[in-house]
Amino acid sequence: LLTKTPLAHKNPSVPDGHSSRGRNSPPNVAANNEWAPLRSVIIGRADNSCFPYEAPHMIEATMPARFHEAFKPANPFPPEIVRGAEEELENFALLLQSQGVNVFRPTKVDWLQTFGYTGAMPRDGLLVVGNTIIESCFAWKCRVDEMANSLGTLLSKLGADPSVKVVRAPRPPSPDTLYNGILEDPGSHEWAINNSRPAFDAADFMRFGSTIIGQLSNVTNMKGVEYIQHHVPSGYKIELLDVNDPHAMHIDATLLPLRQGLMVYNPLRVTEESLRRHAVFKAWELVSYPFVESVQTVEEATGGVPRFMTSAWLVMNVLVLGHDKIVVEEQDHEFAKWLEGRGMVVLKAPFRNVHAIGGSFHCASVDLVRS
Ligand code: ABU
Repeated sequence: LLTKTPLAHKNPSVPDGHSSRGRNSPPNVAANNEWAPLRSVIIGRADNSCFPYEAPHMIEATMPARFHEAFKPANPFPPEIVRGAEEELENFALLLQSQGVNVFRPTKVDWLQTFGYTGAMPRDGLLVVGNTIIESCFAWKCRVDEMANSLGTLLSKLGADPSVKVVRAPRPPSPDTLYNGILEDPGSHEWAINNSRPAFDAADFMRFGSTIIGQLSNVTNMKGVEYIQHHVPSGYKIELLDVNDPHAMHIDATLLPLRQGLMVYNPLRVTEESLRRHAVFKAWELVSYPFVESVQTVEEATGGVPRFMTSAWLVMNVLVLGHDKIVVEEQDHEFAKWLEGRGMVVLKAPFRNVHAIGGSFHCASVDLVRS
């Protein structure tokens, strides 16, 4: 790990409550794809992370079977994993700073006290489109206050800049209606939620310029898609991808754009044919992930640090920094080598403990500015 130095928790260009942006200052929020040079980013914080608690049918639909029992109220992740994850996140933040990226970190939250989950996965909670930050209307009850608790201060500061639009999520109805009818007749529903109110995780969407590719999932419904479409700046359009994954929850281990015109996709979840139906990929080279056989199953991966919450496809959940640079987990040698063969410059960092808490480099970050 890099030596620890205190990270900048404040962006000097965003003083409390005011915008300091002059005529030639860089924007505070501006991102409309996943590969342009990264200038400003939020990196999550793992302290005090607890297993999320959610309705059993939702846990069954989305989480690896062997760990279902861990998803109960007030159940912290093992302390050595949380400690390791926090070190890895700090190291990741320092790595990005060393690449000239401005890094924000969330407020430290006691998730045990708040009956929440974590601050380590901000990608799930914020969708940045152009100059607009849209807070997720989380389906999971334990996540409804996650952004307010961990990133509320930063969102207020960014929202004070007149050039930035921050759309905070409405409170869900109480009692929530999202599961009504699901338990009574589970066979008649494709997903673990109904369509009674907008629900989405931002990580079910990826930006490809003015086209945003998304998926319906166990946490994202059609009203959620319509809600996002309503709030994105004019000119942006959401298109839904046909994904074959009954456990779907987040699209960022399914698609990995490396640069304009080149994308890796997960062949167990999408086909090239389904991707080609979207005009935005017309001239793109679409490459099936090349080492399907060697992707470890969750069971195999648990030989090291358990992946309590994700599929084995986290290998694809990496962060592109722009200029063909990419951050990859330090043990994913085969993929790193393949990426280098494709002209990518690979920066390696340890992240296995963060994996245990729910995601990899893409999940643990939110790009605020890509130029
Ligand atoms: N949140 C990213 C994990 C997606 C997956 O497990 O496939």
